[in-house]
Amino acid sequence: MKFPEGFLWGGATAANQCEGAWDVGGKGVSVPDIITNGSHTTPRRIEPGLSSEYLYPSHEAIDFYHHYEEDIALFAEMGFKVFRMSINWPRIFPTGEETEPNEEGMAFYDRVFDCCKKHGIEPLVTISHYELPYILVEKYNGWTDRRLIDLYMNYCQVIFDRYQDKVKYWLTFNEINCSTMYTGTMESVNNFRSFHGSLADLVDKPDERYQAMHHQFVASARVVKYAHEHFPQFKMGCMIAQLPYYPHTCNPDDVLAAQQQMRMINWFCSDIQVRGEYPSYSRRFFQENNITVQQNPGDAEELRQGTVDFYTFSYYMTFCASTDPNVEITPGNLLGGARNPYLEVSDWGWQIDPKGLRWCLNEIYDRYRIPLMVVENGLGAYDKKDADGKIHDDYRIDYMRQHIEQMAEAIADGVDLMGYTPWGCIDLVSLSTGEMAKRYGMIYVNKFDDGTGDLSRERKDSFFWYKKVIASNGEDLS
Ligand code: BGP
Repeated sequence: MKFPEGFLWGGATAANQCEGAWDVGGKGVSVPDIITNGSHTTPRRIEPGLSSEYLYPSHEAIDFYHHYEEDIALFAEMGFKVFRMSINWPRIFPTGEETEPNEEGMAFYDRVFDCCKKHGIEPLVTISHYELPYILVEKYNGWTDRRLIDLYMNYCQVIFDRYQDKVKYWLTFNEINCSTMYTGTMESVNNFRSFHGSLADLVDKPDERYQAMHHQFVASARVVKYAHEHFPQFKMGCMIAQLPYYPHTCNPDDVLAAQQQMRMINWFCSDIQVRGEYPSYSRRFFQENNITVQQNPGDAEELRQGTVDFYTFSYYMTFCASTDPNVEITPGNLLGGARNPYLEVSDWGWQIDPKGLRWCLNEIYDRYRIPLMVVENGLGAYDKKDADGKIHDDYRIDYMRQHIEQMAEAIADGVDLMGYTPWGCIDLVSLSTGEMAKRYGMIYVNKFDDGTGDLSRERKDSFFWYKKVIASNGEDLS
């Protein structure tokens, strides 16, 4: 087991799932702030009326806003070298269109970064982790409007300028490829103007999704180029939800189906963000699906000039691709796929595939040859306190151990892997269901689905285990 010296061990969060303090310190309303809680079986709802009839989990979340010192100290105790977090855009620009940033919001992140520094932890900042100021949905229909590129650019210039000495690693958009799937409507490109109701009733408009994604590609490239020109010390990364597909059988139809899913879900966005141009295979896809992406003169050049320095991704599962309509379907992160009989599933039905991570790391590195980082991975599970009042989450330890072993294998295969930040290193709100019950953390937070709980923090068994892993630089996984 060998991890390179300086390997970035850490953990990952997102502002909207942990900060809370949704209306504190001049913060504006974000998209997640108008989304209610849901469950494994009941979809979340978009309810901008903010009615007391509903519970909005982002409003308090785990109140990282007021607990950040305690939380970062716990991360330091585990030995974190890096902490992935996001900046909440409407905390800086409440409506996205102000000329001056909100100083109270700016000062909050100064305090967070200073606290990281005090503990020797490097922040890795996601600039946009599904946190658009909500008013931009009503005014512009989210990212379908090209004017969002300028608003994003302005936001980035302000945070780059302010935090240039505190942050080196930046990711432009979380899981930008989620908009290759209908879930991007709610999560990323936010083209749901005037809609309220269950997410299950949200109408998918692929044409708008791809247009909006194009605006995000240009925004990302423009910001990367700007960063390279003004802050040469910055490392700019893309962030992709890896949802790898195996062919369900060796039937060539399944093999081709898997290739198509790999291309249009996993490779499409990073081919643009890493290689700097739309991939050749996208032409046929657009034609056959009646999708027209309007590009301005100069966009292609901007995409070419704004390619990223490193590739990061989330990894939770793999799927199978099948042309058999009767095949069993399994649920997953952002979408589902054909069930793989060789794999176990989590409490939420997500397939667990550590070896798939090795496969995936090799595929990505073969394709792009730039440094990689696994910035999300983990097991969402029901944690129960034992008779001794502690959480003995050996299932989470097993999950992490197996994935770390496969990362080591990939490094031995020749992959340049920079770091690992497992998702929800501290329990936080689930993106897909809005639940607290779906816990990923190595730190337990006393907060429940009905909004109750005193928000106290406790170390789980995985906390002590991960501490040992980091201290041994991945040698001791016992
Ligand atoms: C990714 C998101 C995260 C996170 C994670 C786990 O898609 O980037 O924000 O929440 O999935 O998903 P969930 O919270 O639905 O279990």
